[in-house]
Parts: sequence; C-alpha cells; structure tokens
Amino acid sequence: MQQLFEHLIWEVQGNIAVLTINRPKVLNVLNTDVLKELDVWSTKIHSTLEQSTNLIRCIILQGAGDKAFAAGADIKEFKGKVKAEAQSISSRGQRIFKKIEQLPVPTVALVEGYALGGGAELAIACDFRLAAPNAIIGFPEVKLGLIPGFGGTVRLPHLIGYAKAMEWMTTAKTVSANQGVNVGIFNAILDNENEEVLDQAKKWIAPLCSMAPLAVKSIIFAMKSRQGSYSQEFFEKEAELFAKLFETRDLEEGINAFIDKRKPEFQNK
Ligand code: CO8
Repeated sequence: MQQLFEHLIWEVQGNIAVLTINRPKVLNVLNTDVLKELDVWSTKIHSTLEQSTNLIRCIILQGAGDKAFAAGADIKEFKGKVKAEAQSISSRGQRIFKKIEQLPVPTVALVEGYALGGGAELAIACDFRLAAPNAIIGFPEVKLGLIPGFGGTVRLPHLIGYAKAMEWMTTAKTVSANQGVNVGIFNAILDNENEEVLDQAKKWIAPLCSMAPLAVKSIIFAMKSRQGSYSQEFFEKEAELFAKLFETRDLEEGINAFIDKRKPEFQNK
C-alpha cells in the first residue's frame, strides 16, 4: 500500500487500483488539500495509464472507514469566502472531476455511507457506482443556501433524468442503496455481509478486467467522448451561479447554522 501525499492512499493489486480518500474523522470531506492532491494524482495517473505497458484495467475510488465515501466539500472552508474565490474553487473542482471522468480506464465509486454534495459529484464523475448497504447519496447543498458546484447540475440529469435530478437537487433529497439502484445511480448493491465491500467491488469489476483490453478501451473512448461533449457553457453557468450565492445573507446563515449545529433561518436575501 502506498500513502500518496497526505490524504490519498494508492494501492495496485493485480490489474485493479484503489484510490482511498483518507480523512475518516471528518467523513472524507473534500477540503482544499484533498482537492489539490486529487488534482496532482489525476494528472499523474493520466500519463501513467497512457503508457502501453501499464496493466491497470480499472480504478476503484473509495473513502476511508465505513461512514462516508465523502460528505461533500468542506463547508467550514466556505466561511468568509467571496464570490471570486468561490467561482475559482468551483471551476477548479470541475476541472479536476473532468480529468477523473476522462481517465482512459473505467472508474468505480465504491460508496459506503455518505456520498453527499461534492462527494456525490465525485461519484457521478466515475463510470460506475457500487453501493454498500449503508450507502446514502444526494445533494443537500440547497439546505445551506448553495447549489452543487462541481458539475452536479450538468451530470446528474444525464444519469437519472431531468425530472428526478431537478427534484433531488431542489429538495436536498438523499436516497438509500436500494432507492439508488432503482433510479440507476448505483449499478449494484454489495450486500454479502461475510465479505469486505472492497473485495466484493473487485469481484464485481473482474469480468470487465478479463475482456479484450483494446476493445474495452475503445468502448470507453467512444462513450467518454459523449461525456466530453457536455457543454462547457453549462459548467461555467453552474460555477457562476454557485459563486453568486456567496453574496447572499442566506448562505452565510446556512454555513453558520451548520457550524453551530442548528437549523438555519433563511430570509430570502
Ligand atoms: N464540511 C465540513 N465538515 C463536515 C462536513 C462537511 N461537508 N461533513 C461532516 N463534517 C464534519 C462535522 O462537522 C464533524 O466535525 P466535528 O466533529 O468537528 O463537529 C465531523 O465531520 C463528523 O460529522 P457529524 O458529527 O456531523 O456526523 P453525523 O454522523 O452526525 O452526520 C452528516 C453526518 C449527515 C453527513 C453530516 O455531517 C452532514 O450533514 N454533513 C454535511 C453534508 C453536506 O451538506 N454536504 C454538502 C456540502 S456543500 C458541497 O459539497 C458543495 C459542493 C460544490 C463545491 C463547490 C466548490 C466550492
């Protein structure tokens, strides 16, 4: 096992690699440091995977511990940020998640516990999502006076349809593993209680890893070129709207309420 940077662990076993976000005490929240590390990792791994001698056939992304894949961006870091800073954080996050989405091997988000906000956005930038029985996925940003800002408004409707995506994001709906499989956000539930979920995930992906590598790669390129065609304009709009909310009193209240562990009182301003 290799400790990559401070918060990421990178492990290659045979032809499957596992990237673990390792901040379990704070539910693997995606703070500035984690995002920086994901940025460097995704650039590095892109060039490694492009070498023809590379044997990695699939990457599993997970969070350390069994409580969370990632509970979102770091809300505490939002405090005191101004519009321009928010816009640049959002654009940077979008760029990093796009690099992960465009990796030349399939990616699997293994969701144990919470995948919320930016954590859910990272999961939907992957090609597959597998749920542990305790998985909970959703977009609670609106409860803070915020919107998804790492590409969620662009990707979610493609994945689960416009009406459901609109409902989830505007009502802060979170869904369980079972509900998530029914709407297609999860590919499968890993519910063998006698086996570690990571081992079950490796078994789930094993058939893909035994297929003809160049054919799998071609399917991936064909399908990923479709993802690459999500209009950049939509991402820019999301970042702009995300940032604009940093000028509102309601977002300040939402952040303070989260930190104080109380219910926010929004005033529509
Ligand atoms: N940000 C900062 N800290 C967090 C976050 C978070 N998103 N989630 C959890 N934590 C911290 C808690 O504050 C707590 O720390 P402490 O022990 O110091 O109080 C620790 O992690 C453990 O969490 P809890 O005690 O709250 O654990 P519970 O099991 O009681 O609750 C929940 C778990 C329900 C997941 C709860 O922690 C929660 O609601 N978290 C917030 C979830 C959320 O709203 N996520 C969305 C964040 S906004 C976002 O992701 C925007 C994405 C776009 C970003 C654009 C770039 C700027």
